Amino acid sequence: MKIVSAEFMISAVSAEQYPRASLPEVAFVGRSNVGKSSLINSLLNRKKLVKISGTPGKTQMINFFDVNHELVFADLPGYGFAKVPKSVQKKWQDLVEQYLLKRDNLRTVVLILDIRRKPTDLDLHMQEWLEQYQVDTILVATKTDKLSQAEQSKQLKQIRAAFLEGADKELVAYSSKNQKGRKELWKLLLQRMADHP
Ligand SMILES: Nc1nc2c(ncn2[C@@H]2O[C@H](COP(=O)(O)OP(=O)(O)O)[C@@H](O)[C@H]2O)c(=O)[nH]1
Ligand SMILES: [Mg+2]
Repeated sequence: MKIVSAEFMISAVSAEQYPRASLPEVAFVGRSNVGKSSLINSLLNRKKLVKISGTPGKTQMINFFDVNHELVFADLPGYGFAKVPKSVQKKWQDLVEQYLLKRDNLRTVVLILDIRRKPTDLDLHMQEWLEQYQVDTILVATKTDKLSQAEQSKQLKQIRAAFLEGADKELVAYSSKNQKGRKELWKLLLQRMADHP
């Protein structure tokens, strides 16, 4: 995918603030600090369009980005950061749940995992939610540059076992550092866009 333009649109804390749902949309979600912002920047060939955060879990907003005036990326707030009050967790849940339920132009959700870690209960819970709301999901295991090939294979197996259980969901190995998997992920995203014009 040739990125001609990639522009920040708006940060939304409620549905009234979402941009018009006139373009197909891809949402990105994952544990806080998993590498979500870096992945979006990598897909868009931008270094700092999305801030690489120093304070994980601080943002409880959905950030929307226009890509080539053809599609929209929605950066959902990260989950699973340590020691947040219940009220903040509840806010996160309401924000994300409302988005997943109501966003008609949502085509697919990219659920991001750290290839070095075993999926957490929160990751699995997220996946169950997506299934429950019948949202198409692509799994991405990022930070592959931190492991050897052999270690990557081992970890991918573990992730597959935890999530897929025979289902033919996609799992892409990615690195925002060396762009591994970028082509493959774009291909899948564009397929999703084409499947539901
Ligand atoms: N080596 C390596 N580091 C990464 C990769 N992706 C993210 N990081 C680092 O992981 C940290 C968290 O990344 P960020 O994109 O802010 O995560 P977010 O909280 O999920 O948005 C930062 O220090 C990034 O530089 C990757 O693919 N490879
Ligand atoms: Mg981030």
